[in-house]
Amino acid sequence: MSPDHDHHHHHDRDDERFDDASNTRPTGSNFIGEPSDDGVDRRGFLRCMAWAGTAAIWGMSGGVPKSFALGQLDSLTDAERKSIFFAQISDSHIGFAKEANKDVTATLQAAVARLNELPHRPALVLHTGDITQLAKPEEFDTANEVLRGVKTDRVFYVPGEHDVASDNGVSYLQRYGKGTKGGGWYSFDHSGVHFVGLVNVLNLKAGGLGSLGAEQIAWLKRDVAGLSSSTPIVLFAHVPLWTVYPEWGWGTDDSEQALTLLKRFGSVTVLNGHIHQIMQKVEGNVSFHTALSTAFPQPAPGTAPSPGPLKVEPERLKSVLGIANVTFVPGRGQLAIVDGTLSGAPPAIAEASHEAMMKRGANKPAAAHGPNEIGIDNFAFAPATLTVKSGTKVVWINDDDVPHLIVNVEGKFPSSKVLDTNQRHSVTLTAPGTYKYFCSLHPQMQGKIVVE
Ligand SMILES: [Cu+2]
Repeated sequence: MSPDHDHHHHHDRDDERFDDASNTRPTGSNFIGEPSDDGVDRRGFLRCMAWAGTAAIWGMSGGVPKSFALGQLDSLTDAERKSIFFAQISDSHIGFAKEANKDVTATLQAAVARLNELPHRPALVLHTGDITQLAKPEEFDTANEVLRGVKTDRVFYVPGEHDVASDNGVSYLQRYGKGTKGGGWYSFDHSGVHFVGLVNVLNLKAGGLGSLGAEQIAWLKRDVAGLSSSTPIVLFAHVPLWTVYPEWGWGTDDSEQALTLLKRFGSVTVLNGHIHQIMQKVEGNVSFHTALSTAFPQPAPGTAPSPGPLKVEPERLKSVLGIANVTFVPGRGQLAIVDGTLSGAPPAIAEASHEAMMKRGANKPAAAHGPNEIGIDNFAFAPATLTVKSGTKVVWINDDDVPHLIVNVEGKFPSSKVLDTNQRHSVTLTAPGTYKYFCSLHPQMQGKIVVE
């Protein structure tokens, strides 16, 4: 199962440098088949845990990781017995039906089945956003229908950009906003753990990353003000709250301000989605973790021209989709996170990315467009700068298999609706000048029209 390192003729990302930044990207060698309580350093431990699948529950015992085989729960201490066990589901993209996965409802159902077959039911489930592909009512209905089947007390949600793009979150808040503040953020306590659901997909700015905004950060400050520093904190939000890969928009502009408010806490666990693969980083008392998607994988950072749905060999799909299970044992430091794939095999994103990269030569050529047309492909506008005569109709055509939404930075022409594959948007500009625009779903995507 280890990738063949003799054939690295492509421009792969620099794994050494990536590790220096403390990001860990699991590779096949990190998988542990048998639970083990060998003393390993904490970072190594966390990296290994991500690969352990759903067969064991992990906790920290005197700073040393300890696994409990599920058949041996009788031998647990009282503290271990009082553990809270919860699960994370992410990026279900209900409504997506392209090559990478033609039946995302079925794979969400498979994720729910994986949860329901665990010997211990999760106390709660966190869904970290992109519940739907296009925020259509029927997509939310389908997601709710499937997630109603989870054997747990409650499913908590935060939105992804797909859930809020079409209407700035209005329909999302109608469904999930009860008891939340502002754009849908909230907190609650369970078994001594303080959970905070944050929203970082609203009001994104051209060229920016995910964003929390001043109002939400002020709320967070008030929310944690009265808590003892020994309270374990779980922050969950859609876009990673640390800078995973800014070139692809995988980070949050003002996450540092939020995390500064949590510096005094002994244990902070940050759970995110959005990137459809497992990434982890430990920084002081903060552990960051991103979950697999239940819908489709995305390439490892830097291994493709752009993010987006990654088509893998059909037999591999269920090894690149999954869920995360989290255990908190009172009196222990870190929360233990175990990622499980739908197949039960170790996550195979790195291998799948590698395969897809090797095959990329066979990709479709860029679509040909007319002189006043702007193609959208691989998360980019082509041409990035279009010069036209006053009064010319300019047309955008989405050739991507993900939706995009065009917003004029200066607000001088109306925004498009969410453009799905092959959909178009047009404007006719008469006043000479430069019009900058970007995609409000993927703010890294920017372009301009010069009207002469
Ligand atoms: Cu976009």
